[in-house]
Amino acid sequence: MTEMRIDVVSIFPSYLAPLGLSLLGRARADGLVELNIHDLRDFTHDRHRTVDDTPYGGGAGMVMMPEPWGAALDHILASDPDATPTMVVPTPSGTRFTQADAERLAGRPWLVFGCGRYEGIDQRVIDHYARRMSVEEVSIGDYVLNGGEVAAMVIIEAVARVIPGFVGNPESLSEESHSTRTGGPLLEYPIYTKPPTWRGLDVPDVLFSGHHANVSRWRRDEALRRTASRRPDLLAAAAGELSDRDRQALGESDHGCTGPR
Ligand code: 6GU
Repeated sequence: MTEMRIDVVSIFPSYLAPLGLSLLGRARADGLVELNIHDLRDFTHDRHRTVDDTPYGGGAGMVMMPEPWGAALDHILASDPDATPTMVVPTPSGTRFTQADAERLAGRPWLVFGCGRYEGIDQRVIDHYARRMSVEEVSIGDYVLNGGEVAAMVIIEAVARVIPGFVGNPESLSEESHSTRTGGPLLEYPIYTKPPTWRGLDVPDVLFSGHHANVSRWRRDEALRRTASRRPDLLAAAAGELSDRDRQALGESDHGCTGPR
């Protein structure tokens, strides 16, 4: 397994300090990931270390200037002239980042994240580097953050944990919500551990039955019902893969719980 290299460029490098902790910290310690964080202001040349200016055409806010970005990215690229990274630019105007993207990016040897602040980065930065490498503008959801740093951390964590060798128990990857490695993308069923009764709430009886087929069927039914109620969009996408038994669990006509189980 060759190590993945990740570089992150930001005007708030200390925002990215959590990447040195916990899961990702372990991946770094295990030699699975090399992480380099760069301060964009180190690539400015004026006294005030300016990185932004007013937008051409007018409008609110400030735009990140192309020169510091060009200097920072050229510096990173020059560190390994024979390799070509994939560039990821977190932005609320990007394509939606999904588990499939995490799994795809986990196969790349080198990722460079450009974290914008203010209203965003001058488009020519993206257009210039897109001539030499794959550049992906991605959004982590339909809401607005102040900058790309937190989004980059979300993406890096999602990517790093699917690198082979990263998670202790690889089986735990295939059962989780949104996995693209098995069946359809349903939400996960509810889970329980000891004690059997807690504050008057009981663990469902079927989980004590030792009847594996019944447990599996109950879990799939719960996953189906949960997905129908919380993420009808996912259920619609999986509609072609549902069995008659699955449809029965969903109560087809009324989408409620019909009959005993
Ligand atoms: Cl990737 N960046 C910012 N600034 N806001 C976001 C986002 C990204 N994804 C959702 N909101």
